[in-house]
Amino acid sequence: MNHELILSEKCDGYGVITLNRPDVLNSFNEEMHAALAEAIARFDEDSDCRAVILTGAGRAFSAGQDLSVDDTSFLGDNPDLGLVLEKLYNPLIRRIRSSHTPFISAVNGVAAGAGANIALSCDIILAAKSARFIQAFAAIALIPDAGGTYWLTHRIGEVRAKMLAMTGDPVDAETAADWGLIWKAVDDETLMDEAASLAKRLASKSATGIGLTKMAIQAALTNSLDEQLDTERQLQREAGLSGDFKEGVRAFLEKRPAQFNRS
Ligand code: T3D
Repeated sequence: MNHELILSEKCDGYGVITLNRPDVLNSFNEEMHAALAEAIARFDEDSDCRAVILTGAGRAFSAGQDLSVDDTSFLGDNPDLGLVLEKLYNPLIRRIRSSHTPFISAVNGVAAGAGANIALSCDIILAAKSARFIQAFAAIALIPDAGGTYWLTHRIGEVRAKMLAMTGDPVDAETAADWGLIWKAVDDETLMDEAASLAKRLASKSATGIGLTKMAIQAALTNSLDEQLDTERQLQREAGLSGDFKEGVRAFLEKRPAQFNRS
């Protein structure tokens, strides 16, 4: 396996994963999926890694599935794209969402097809002002996948979701931020610094608190209020039993910065 398809770097308390096939706009082949899964698993198992930044090398974040015939066996006479999703994309999205580590996507350029939706699956999405999000599927007679129909409908509503998905029109980063599809559009030159500074802030907080907060907010996307109140009770019980809670309260009362558990 060529691990250079994915670059991963451990920084102070957080990790950076870079999709690295710039010649084909970081489009995904099976090897890159495998290398990405490995990098995510490695950071996930590292208790000292308390946030992960996902970005792309070169001028794109990712152009989604590699469509070149040479690079894929998916384009045969009767391709089962459902199988491709089941085997590659769905596990990736589930891995990001089920991880208690916060994921930050730093969208450095065009994000198209599944590439856009992988970026949108992260917990906090920063994008360079020059970046564009494209639901490129319509041009090749597919539907948005990698969670695309979910992120769009939940964040920007049915009307805008259908317009973007059916036309494949690009959305620029500032519009995406205005619509609530992403957190923020930033100057291109500052993107990685902003992502790093956010990762450091998250890394300084309680991993228990952040991880349980991630689970609670995701549960709210499908729960009724009653179910969500039950979820909050259950997760708060867990949070309250943690050493981090004791330390947080103690630090507040002693008027000093909290020192949260690193394991
Ligand atoms: O199994 C399954 O397929 C199911 C899962 C599907 C998930 C999906 O993601 S389906 C959607 C796949 N993605 C696309 O349809 C996007 C295709 N790319 C584009 O539409 C455009 O490249 C962009 C709008 C993203 C960027 O346009 P532009 O003009 O800035 O760049 P370009 O010239 O089109 O691309 C630069 C190079 O990257 C070019 O190669 P070349 O000519 O320099 O040798 C181009 O062929 C290559 N490239 C871009 N996207 C892909 C790609 N090569 C392979 N696969 C790609 N997806």
